[in-house]
Amino acid sequence: MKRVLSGIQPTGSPHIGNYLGALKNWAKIQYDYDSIYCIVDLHAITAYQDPKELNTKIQQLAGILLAIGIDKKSLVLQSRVPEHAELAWLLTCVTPLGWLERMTQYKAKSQAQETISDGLLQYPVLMAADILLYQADVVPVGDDQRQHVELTRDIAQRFNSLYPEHGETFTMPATHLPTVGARVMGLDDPEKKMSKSEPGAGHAIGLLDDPAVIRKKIMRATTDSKPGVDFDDPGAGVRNLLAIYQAFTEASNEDMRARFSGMRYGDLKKTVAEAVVAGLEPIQQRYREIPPEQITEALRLGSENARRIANSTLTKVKRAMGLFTFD
Ligand code: AQP
Repeated sequence: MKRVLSGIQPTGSPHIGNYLGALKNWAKIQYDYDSIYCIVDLHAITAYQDPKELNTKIQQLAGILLAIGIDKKSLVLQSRVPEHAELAWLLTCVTPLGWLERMTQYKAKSQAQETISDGLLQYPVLMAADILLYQADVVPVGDDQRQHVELTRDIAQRFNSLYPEHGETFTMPATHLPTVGARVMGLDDPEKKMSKSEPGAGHAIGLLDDPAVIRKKIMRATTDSKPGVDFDDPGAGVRNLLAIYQAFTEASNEDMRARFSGMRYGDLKKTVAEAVVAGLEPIQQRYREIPPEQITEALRLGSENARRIANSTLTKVKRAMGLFTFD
């Protein structure tokens, strides 16, 4: 069976961008593959996190992933598998610095921080380690992470060609993007990607937001001055609302055109808000019902399973590099 791997950072409240760009897809394809889904807490700390809050966010995120339907056997907490950090170091040693300095996310995030940690620069190497550690064939991500998966392929190729003696060490991973929802934009600013770390109250819809809050945020979403939906040439805000509706309902392009062409923005927003509320309601219901001990147990079990695969890759990597192995 081919293997799928992806990750999400416990950096804030997960939003519908994370859900439509990645998590919905994770749940959908999980049984077609051997699946590993990581809560990447080591990535989260590349920017300062309040320790108490981080702990709570990890628990909350794990609960949300279970509520979305992710199988508990697939759930891994990155810091519980030390092989992620160990492989990251080995890959750091084969990654040219220039490759990292060119990363779009590094450039954007480093501009927003007063002190840039070395960890922020190394973020994509750690992500490459997450993927290559499990020899993943497929990586379902939103559009913002596409460049990092490409870099992972470059690192894998470089490693394989530098150390060819024992054959190809790493499997080459492929990116898996959703057809709709790969880049959900902020409701307050449709030119900016919806993001957990954006502070604006009307920016993102959290997966655990109350229906009343969801309706309020969508009714206030930025559109433009046209009187109604111009389906062939919608402005960025309207395009974003249409994409959110389509990603939640899985409506066909024909249905979308028939339903929304010429619709006034007030009605568009009401329709989108109801689709989002209906899409999130069962997830929120399940989330409320999951006992905390089930969350801890899932993280423990999934991480232990993952370590077995991780160890075998790491031994292979060390052997390829000429490091001493005892097995
Ligand atoms: N706006 C988005 N639209 C579609 N997909 C998105 N993803 C993130 N934002 C959008 C996808 O969600 C997965 C998990 O993301 P992450 O936690 O690894 O971090 P990120 O990509 O940096 O997401 P955020 O929300 O913007 O977090 P912060 O603010 O902490 O950086 C990934 O597959 C991502 O593509």
